Amino acid sequence: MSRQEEIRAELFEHTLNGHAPEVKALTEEALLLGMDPMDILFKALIPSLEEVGRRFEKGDFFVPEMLIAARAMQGALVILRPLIAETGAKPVGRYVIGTVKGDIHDIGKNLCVIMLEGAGFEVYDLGVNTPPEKFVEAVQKHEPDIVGFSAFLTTTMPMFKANIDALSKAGLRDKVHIAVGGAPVTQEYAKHVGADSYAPDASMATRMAKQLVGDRSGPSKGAEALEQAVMKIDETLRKG
Ligand code: B12
Repeated sequence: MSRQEEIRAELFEHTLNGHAPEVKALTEEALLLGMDPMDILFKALIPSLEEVGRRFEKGDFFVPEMLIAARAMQGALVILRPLIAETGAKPVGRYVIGTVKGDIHDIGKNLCVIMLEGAGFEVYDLGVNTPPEKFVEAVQKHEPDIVGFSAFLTTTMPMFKANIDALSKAGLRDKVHIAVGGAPVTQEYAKHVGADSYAPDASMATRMAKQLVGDRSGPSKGAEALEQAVMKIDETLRKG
């Protein structure tokens, strides 16, 4: 096994067990070895959080374990964020995004924000537990190309429909592309509620968004937004 493979495996284990100092040290070592930040994120950190979820489902993990694991991952994100920002391409359009009402999961959404900003989108992040009227207000105010709803609980997924209905009622439905995502969401569900697109991860969400808006350009505020995204992860995790 190469040292890079070992690092991925160790990052997976230490994130799973919430060992923040080890996760930080391994992330730094990985970067020194020239590993790609996206590789570290998508091949070690995210799979580990997925395993956390599986264990929670089986009853082997409880909320505190989920929280410590997420916190350990956050330590790595602090290091990775400026590097991911550097990979940012040409600026493209406006994106309003938020986690739906009743749901406080935001790591997945924040990763989308990181990547969208890195790709040059102007992102308006409405945070977590966002009621339909907040989405309507933001779409009216910012006139985004895309509005994205994030949900991580099967019980909050129906908020997609509530949000879409609220946009329709406000006469905005046809003025904005609606994207949905989050761990339990599927393409079928997205279609069922009348969303325009679904993406299983942040890179696909970004690729689809870029495709949708074409080649328009403008200034990128990537670094600043990445800072905010990571601070938000931090803030949420600290609240527990
Ligand atoms: C970390 C975590 C927590 C943390 C959240 C911290 C935070 N700040 O987000 C805490 C501890 C607070 C938490 C709480 C709870 N959680 Co929780 N949690 C998780 C866990 C382990 C990881 C979630 C995560 O962040 N994944 C990492 C990201 C990167 O996931 P991802 O899906 O790959 O994200 C990508 C895509 O979804 C996509 N995407 C995301 N949003 C969007 C939006 C758009 C527009 C697009 C296009 C794409 C997109 O891009 C993302 C990046 O690539 C999951 C397990 C899992 N495997 O998902 C459970 C999980 C989501 N939680 C679960 C549960 C039950 C809960 C609680 C109800 C537990 C409780 N009894 O209190 C509470 C709910 C609180 C609430 N009201 O929201 C269940 C949900 C079950 C279900 N089917 O509904 C899960 C699945 C665990 C399980 N297997 O049972 N949780």
